[in-house]
Amino acid sequence: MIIERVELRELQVELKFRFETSFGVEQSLRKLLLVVHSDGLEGYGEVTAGTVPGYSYETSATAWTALVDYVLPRVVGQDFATPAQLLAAVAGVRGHNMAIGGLETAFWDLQAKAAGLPLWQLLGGVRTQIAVGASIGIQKSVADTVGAAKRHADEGYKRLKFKIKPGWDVEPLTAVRKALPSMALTVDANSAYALTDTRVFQELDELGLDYIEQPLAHDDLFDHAKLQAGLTTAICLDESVHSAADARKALEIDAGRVINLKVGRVRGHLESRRVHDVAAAFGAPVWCGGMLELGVGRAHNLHLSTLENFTLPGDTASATRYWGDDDIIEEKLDAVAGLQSLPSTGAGLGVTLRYDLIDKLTVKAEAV
Ligand code: OSB
Ligand code: MG
Repeated sequence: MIIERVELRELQVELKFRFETSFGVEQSLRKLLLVVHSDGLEGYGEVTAGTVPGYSYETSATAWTALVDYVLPRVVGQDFATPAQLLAAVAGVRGHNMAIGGLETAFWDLQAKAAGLPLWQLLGGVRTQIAVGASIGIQKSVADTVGAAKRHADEGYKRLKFKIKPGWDVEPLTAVRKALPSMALTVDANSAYALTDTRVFQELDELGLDYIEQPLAHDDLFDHAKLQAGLTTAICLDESVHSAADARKALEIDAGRVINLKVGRVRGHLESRRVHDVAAAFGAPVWCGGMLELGVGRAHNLHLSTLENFTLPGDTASATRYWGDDDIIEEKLDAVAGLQSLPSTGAGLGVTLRYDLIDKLTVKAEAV
């Protein structure tokens, strides 16, 4: 398929809630949307980078630069038969996985549309309903945390994940565990701790959590292995895994036993599948992480989550929770009793863009 033209837009969007993590507070977000044109078809992709470099060095602004200056010039006008060929053309661009992932996922949408197949089938998925959980930010008080936990449990989410940071960990989680004795609970530290905080994790180890997500440094595997050796609860790696090679190393040294798989973090669907396969070979479950996506990114996450080894609930919660009625696609990606369905049965990603709304949200646009 010849990539004839790529449209890039930066959107300014407002989350329906204040999302606090160990790396900061997010509510006003910038998101990049890509439309790739080939042969009368359009492929849609979303860059999952954040607005500030708190989770990753990548941001919407760095992704814009990476795409316009380095990635798109290598692909526009070129003919690619497979996502692997597309990735080979940008192999000289180190890092910037989320920027490239936005393009790569849009190319998958194009290919699935050309093949007349829903994307999940092209990816090799085995299910059409996806179990989801919710990621709950740091709250103002323990009582608010318990309240948020109960509300999300009542909505049917199948797992609740709580953001933690030093000084905000054992106390709120102990209260939530007391309120919801049999609920699947997890924590996510977003790299806020060091091995000297092992005591905190020994206390969390008593709460029957499903896993402890990314407790230590964003670029670490070694110390995670040391921490994991002393815990019963599985460590789940997020920030530290950028490729199937990272996943293999992590699982080989037992730096964690679960992987939070995020499409953008690993450069797109092809590498996601490879990470998924490596984890399966080690008997480690994966689940689909979230990056506060709009409809296009959320839809890509749902298609990916149909692969066999996505055996734990993902962070792909109801779109309405994040955006109210202002998501950028027509299809409603809302969970029912903790289960998300695919956006539609049509070919490709199966979403229809709401251009009226997208035009209003656009703060910057360029076509290459
Ligand atoms: O660490 O999983 C994370 C959001 C932004 C950046 C990093 C993370 C998150 C979330 C929210 O936990 C997931 C979501 O609801 O989209
Ligand atoms: Mg995380």
